[in-house]
Amino acid sequence: MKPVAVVTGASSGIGAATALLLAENGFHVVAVARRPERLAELAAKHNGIETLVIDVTSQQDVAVLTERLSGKPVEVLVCNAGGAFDFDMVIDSDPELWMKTYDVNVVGSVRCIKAIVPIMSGHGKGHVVIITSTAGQVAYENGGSYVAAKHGEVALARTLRLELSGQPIRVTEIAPGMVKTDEFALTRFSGDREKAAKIYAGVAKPLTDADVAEAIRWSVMLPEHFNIDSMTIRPVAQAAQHKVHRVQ
Ligand code: 8X3
Repeated sequence: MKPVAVVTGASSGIGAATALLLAENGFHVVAVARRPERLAELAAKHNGIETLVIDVTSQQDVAVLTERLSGKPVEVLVCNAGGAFDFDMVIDSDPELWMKTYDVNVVGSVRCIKAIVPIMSGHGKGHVVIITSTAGQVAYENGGSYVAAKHGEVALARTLRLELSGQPIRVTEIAPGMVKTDEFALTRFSGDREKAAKIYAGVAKPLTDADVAEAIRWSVMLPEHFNIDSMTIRPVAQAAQHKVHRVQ
């Protein structure tokens, strides 16, 4: 039986690209997301992709994931589900959106880790990949809710690695900088295309979801003793969070 890789947030962007790339590289992929029609489109691209419609913010839904995977050779979990839902100064921000951001990015990952790591332990092998962000390294104006959640996710990766010491389970954090996907900026700006487009204005080549998927594929296909703790990836045009080269 092929090794199983679970990818959350697989309906678009980095998650969808990762699901496809891992399927192309010999994994049986369980692609997890909320939107059935998007998952069906993804599954149509490769017969190594199985889909499961769940919301990582629901403990009941995640229990279905455990049931589906129990006893299977699950070797990889990519905690990718997440996102940003505002771009507001702290003093103007909505506490409910802070909760929502923390729930999907941090607690959603915790739920999936709790569901899958025991299965990996039983299988005697595993790799948890947590997709954080450069927002987990530095703060930026108007980023409060997302910056805080991504710092939380970095802490989760570090804590988990310590706690799994002695078990054959790797823990990797991948922190992408500017990645141009169909939905990230659009969701953050509540569907305002003009505001979303400004994020990437003049940037010659932002990273793509396929670029991030390749970093994930490389990390999980390394020899088993070889653990990438943390990997920061950015486009060349982004020397640092606030230092982006834009062509006018
Ligand atoms: C996305 C990168 O710079 O918008 O995770 O926070 S950034």
